[in-house]
Amino acid sequence: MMKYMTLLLGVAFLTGCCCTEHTLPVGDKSSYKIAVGTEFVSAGLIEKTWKTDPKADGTWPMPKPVDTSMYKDATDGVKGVITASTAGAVEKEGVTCLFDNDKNTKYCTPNATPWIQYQFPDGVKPSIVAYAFRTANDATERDPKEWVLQGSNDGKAWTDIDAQKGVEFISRFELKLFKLKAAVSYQYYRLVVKANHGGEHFQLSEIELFVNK
Ligand SMILES: [Ca+2]
Repeated sequence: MMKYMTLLLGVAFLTGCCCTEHTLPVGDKSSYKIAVGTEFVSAGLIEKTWKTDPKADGTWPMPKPVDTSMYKDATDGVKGVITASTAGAVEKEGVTCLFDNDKNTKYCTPNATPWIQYQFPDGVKPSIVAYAFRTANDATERDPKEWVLQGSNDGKAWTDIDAQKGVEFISRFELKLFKLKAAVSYQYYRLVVKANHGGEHFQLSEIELFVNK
């Protein structure tokens, strides 16, 4: 009976989205990417100057702070329509959690490669100059690794705005910024996730679509 209970608990732990930091075995080098209880911000450019490499001893350097005070999140104070390819793993982890400016809420979905869409109201086409992702509280294997950001004015014909591959997030609640080479203006923005870091789920706590102040 005890063995059965242990198995049940193990399955619940592996399939849920609410587990804590203890998802990686001791000694696994990827566990160095976790910085429990600390918030870091890393700089990002579309030219990939944000990319960091592990140090000689296998540990990861902490991300450098970046200033986002020149930007305003275009989704703040706007009643856009937020949709995704896949519902959240549980009701409280739905896709709207990505745009609530609360790092402690997250979109966590049992799909490694979902798409996420933000539709601004009719007549609103903000001039986006950068975007940012903030990782969630746990489970580095659910972080985005490869994606395409697209724009549209009818929700049908899409234009690629930016594509990233091999992105590593160093810490939990980390904000990574991606500056566009040129501003773009669309009513619809869609993030198409192409790969995560190996988990069965995908998750983020926040997405920001930045305009200049
Ligand atoms: Ca959130």
